[in-house]
Formats: sequence, C-alpha cells, structure tokens
Amino acid sequence: DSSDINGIKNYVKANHVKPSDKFFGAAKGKNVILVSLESTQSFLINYKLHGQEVTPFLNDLVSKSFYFDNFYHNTGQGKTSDAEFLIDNSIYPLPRGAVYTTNAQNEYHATPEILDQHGYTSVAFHGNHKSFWNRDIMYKTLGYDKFYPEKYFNITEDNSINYGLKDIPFFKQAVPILKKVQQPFYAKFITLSNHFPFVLDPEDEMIEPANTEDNVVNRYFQTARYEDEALRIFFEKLKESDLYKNSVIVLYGDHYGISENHNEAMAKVIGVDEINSYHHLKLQRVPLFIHIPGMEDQAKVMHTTSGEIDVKPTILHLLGIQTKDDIAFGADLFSPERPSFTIQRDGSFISGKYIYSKKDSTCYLQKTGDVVGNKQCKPLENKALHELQLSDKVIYGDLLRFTDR
Ligand code: GP9
Ligand code: MN
Repeated sequence: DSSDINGIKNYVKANHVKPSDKFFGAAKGKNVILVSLESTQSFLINYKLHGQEVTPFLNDLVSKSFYFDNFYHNTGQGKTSDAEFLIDNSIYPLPRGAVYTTNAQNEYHATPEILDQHGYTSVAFHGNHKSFWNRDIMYKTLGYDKFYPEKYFNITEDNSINYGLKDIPFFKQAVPILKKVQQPFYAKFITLSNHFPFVLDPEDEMIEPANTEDNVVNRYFQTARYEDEALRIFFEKLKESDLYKNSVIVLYGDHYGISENHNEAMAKVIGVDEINSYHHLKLQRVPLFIHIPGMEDQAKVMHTTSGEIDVKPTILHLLGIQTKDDIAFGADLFSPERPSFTIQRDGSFISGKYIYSKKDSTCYLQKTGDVVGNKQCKPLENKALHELQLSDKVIYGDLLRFTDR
C-alpha cells in the first residue's frame, strides 16, 4: 500500500549522489538524441577481425566522447524494452516477463514526462511494428509525445531484413522527420540490424565473417560492422543541420547479443580457454557513449562500474535538472561520489573490487578474476538483492501513484 513508498523513498534518498559541479547543466537546453544499439556488446569496440576494425566509427567516437568501458546492461527477459525502461526510469525491469507488456498502465515518472515540464518534446523512432514490446501503449504511459514506428517509413523488400527496416535507410529516413520535431527534443532511435540471428544481404557485408565454428558468432561481426556504418551516416546527416551542435548524443548497447549457448566460440573471440561465470559477467558490458558536441576536447574513457540504471539521472543532471526527489535507483555517471557498482537482474553484481555470480555463487576479484571467499561479496550481494526487491515493489505495487510530481 501507500506506506511502502516511504521505505523506498528513504532508501533512494540515502543513496542519492550529488551531481558533479562541473557537469551539472553542461548541456542545458540542448536536444537529447538517444540511440539504442541492438545487441551491441563492448568487446566489439576496438576489436580487430582479419586486421580490420569491426566498429571504426565508434572507435573514433571514443576519442571524441565520454566513453564508459565498464558499463553493463541490467536487462531481463524484456530485452530491448527492458533497456528502454531502465534508461527512461532508472528503475529495474522485472525478474520475469517484460515490464513493457505487464505493467504498461502503471504510473511512472519517466524522463519524457519530466522533460515535458521543461518545454521538451519527446519522440521515438523504430523500423518495426508499433505494437512490438507493447511500445505504442507504453510510450504514451511514459510521456512520449509521438512515436514513429514502421508505418512512417518507406519499407520495401530490398531495404528490410529480419525484424524490419535496415539501419542505414532507417537513419536516412528518420533524420528529415527529426528536423521537423519541435526543439528542444528528447528523441530515441532504436536500431534493428544487429539482431539475432545476425543476417545481412550480401550487398550490406562490409567485413568477412569471423572463422570460429559458430556461424552465429561469425555473422555477429558483420551485422555489427553494418550498424557502425549506419551510425556514421546518421552523424553525417545530423551534421548537415544545426541539430548536431544543439544536441547531446547518447548511444548505448541494449543487451548482450551472444548468449551462453555460444560460449565455445566466444572463448576463442576473447582469448580464454573456457568462459566461466566471471567472463560471462564481463561479457555483459555494453558500450555507452555520451557525446557532447563542443566538449570533444574533454573526451575521456570513464572506468566507473555502472549500468543502464544510471543513465536517467546522468542525462537530467547534464540538462541542469535536479533529481533528488525522484524515485530512481541509479547514480549520475559524472558524480565523483558515485559508487562503482551495478547489478544484474538475477542478483549478480559487479563492483570496482568484486564480481559476484549469483548463478554459481562465486565471488571473484573484479580486476583479476581470482576466486575469493563468498563472505567478501556478501554485503554487496545483500545490497543488490535489497535494491532489486525495492525496485520490484515499486512496479508490482504501482507505487509511483503515491508520489507527487
Ligand atoms: C524489436 C526490437 C528487438 O522491435 O527492438 O527487440 P529484442 O528482441 O532485442 O528485445
Ligand atoms: Mn534488443
């Protein structure tokens, strides 16, 4: 009932980290362009296959952005939609099922709703059917003003594959629509081409497949290479207008692309004998870029252990919006006070010092992968479970009904 919200408020307040003086408001009034990178894992960044870069555009972007190399997805069965939920709410998705489909009628206090009070328009673009993951319903709940799904694009047999429109025509067709959106805006782009089973038309292949025994893994590099080219074109199109310099561009990998079923090939890819639960958790890293045109000279690789849960307060603080009364479980990525810590949906965690696998109850040193006694991980394991429980309560009890705007 409504009294449950008080315990949660207290927990969130106690864990709130104060924004960095330097970054608070650094992008005040700018547009936010958010790009969900389908199935994109961090090991691709700066990876060389057959002597070639798999993500040349993103590799170059590292040197012009705040790039987070210990950033993890926190998703569950709701995959892309769970990542979207985390990014907009800083609340964990559910232990089973997809919050986008099971709890789309709840009360939320998502970034689009908050930004609405600051004069922003929020839109989302995606080259698949509007009802996939119940997006058409959930986007209204979260405060998106307009959703541009499949029917707003010219989709043909030639320019689509797998789940829908290919990423290059997606960005090419979306930018002219974006140009007409009232500024300042919060605009989300959900890519699609790098999706299992990672199929491409021959004319879109820009790198040879890898040569492990596993064709899924082999093709993954090719669809990721194609996605990278689509991003290059997207930036080029943005730069043709004022949109580029008036925006902050946030790119994030939504979740893993290569599941545990492919561990044998992945061991070869990352150069280990066998993937244990330590390697598995490290493979849950996804790239996060925060690119702020005009601030390229301050570009930096940020090593803080973090996750999708942390993006909402980070964006709001960059825009100069306080979040101390928000029910949010993440912490500003630029705050010098933030703890190096993130949680996996199964209760595993990664901290600056330890990695704990819930699946086989093993505590590792984060840096070396050496196994240490479980009691060293216990306090943070308890914190992870407690935080997940509180977050689940918010959703199952629809508790944001009892908070004020
Ligand atoms: C579907 C796309 C893929 O529209 O976002 O979703 P996923 O299967 O990755 O959750
Ligand atoms: Mn996805």
